[in-house]
Amino acid sequence: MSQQDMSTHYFPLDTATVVGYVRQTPELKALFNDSDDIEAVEVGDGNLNLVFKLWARADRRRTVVLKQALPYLRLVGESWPLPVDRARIEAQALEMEYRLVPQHTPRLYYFDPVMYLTAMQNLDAHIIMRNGLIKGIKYPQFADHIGLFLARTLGCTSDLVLNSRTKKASVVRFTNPELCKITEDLVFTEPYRRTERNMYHKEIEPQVLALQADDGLRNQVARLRDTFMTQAQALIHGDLHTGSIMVNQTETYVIDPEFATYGPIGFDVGAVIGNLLLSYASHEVRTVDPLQRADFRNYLMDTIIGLWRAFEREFQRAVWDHVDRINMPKGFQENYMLRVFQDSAGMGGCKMVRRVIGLAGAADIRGIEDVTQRSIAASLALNIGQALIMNYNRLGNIEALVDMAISCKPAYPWRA
Ligand code: SR1
Ligand code: MG
Repeated sequence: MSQQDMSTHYFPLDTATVVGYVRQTPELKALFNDSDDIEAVEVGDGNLNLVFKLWARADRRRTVVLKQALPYLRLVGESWPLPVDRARIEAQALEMEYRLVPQHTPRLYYFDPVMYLTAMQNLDAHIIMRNGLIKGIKYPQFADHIGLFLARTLGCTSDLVLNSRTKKASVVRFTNPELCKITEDLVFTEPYRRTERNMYHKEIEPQVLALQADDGLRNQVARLRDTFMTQAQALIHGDLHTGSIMVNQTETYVIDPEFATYGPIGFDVGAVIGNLLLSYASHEVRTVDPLQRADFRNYLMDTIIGLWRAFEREFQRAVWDHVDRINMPKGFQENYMLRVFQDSAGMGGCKMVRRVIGLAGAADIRGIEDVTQRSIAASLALNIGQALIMNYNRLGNIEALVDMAISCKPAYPWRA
């Protein structure tokens, strides 16, 4: 491929072409020395994109991650086309997040609008949080870090902080219809009906069918779906599960904002809470020793409480301490935060249910090899998710949410 072709045509890179691409791209070539022998590995384990890690063999500190959008859904194949413009949204969302919380956002080096490719910091000293939680690793600073990330990225892109015209221009810039449609279908629709795209294992079918037949539950989900589709409250990450978070004992980074759009704040907060609760459900069987299990689950629940408190505290600092109160009579702030909390509870429940029933599960549960054990964990996750969805608009505080989750038990093995 000539330099001319590389700068004028989109084509998917591979480990053979990616090094040449870096060498011929003026914005990237300075990351390496001319004499460097560059090693490239494709590491994408997500559902959508190609992800390459590159290192200079002589010094692995000279390194970069390249993420390239494929014109179709990687998980399914070319039969599911997907616009590559999501890479532009991701790059712009990363820029926005970096401006607001640089300590929790990877550095964006370059966006290529022809190749639909972002070049960014290689977070080599961190692991995907979901994988750490599966192993039972605790991240003591995570609650404070993610609370800050959520408060700043959501609060500072909302109408509470931006002026009306800037906010509306931002809504236009981050209009992301195709990826929103994936969420509308995979999170709020398909888990609640029979469709071939659902991917649960047959042992839990009785519980799935009962859930799908529950009109009360489906009404609550329809309300949450409506909130997701109509409430342009803030620039949300849009896919903030524990696979979109990279951590170690001292640092937290949020990656992959390609689903970014204007939406309800509770969608992001709920994604984090729902995924921590998925981990909680998985340790019903993943951690065999009862004391160890209780200890790790206490950590998870403390993290949920801690992240909500950090979110409230940082939202106060970043938003409420500065707002123009002219349209905010007494009680407005409390009511706003209560609505965000309740949305978070309901959205978190939907995030749990979709990962058990729908296409694109989570390894916490789907990765449990023994089918009986997997069924126990899946059944508990469904019961917690269902409880959150049914009660979200009655829950008053984070402690009540945690208590409700703890009171849920797996329904599997079924009683006669
Ligand atoms: C079909 S794409 C499946 C999922 O992958 C992404 O991470 C999002 O969660 C999306 O719903
Ligand atoms: Mg992703």
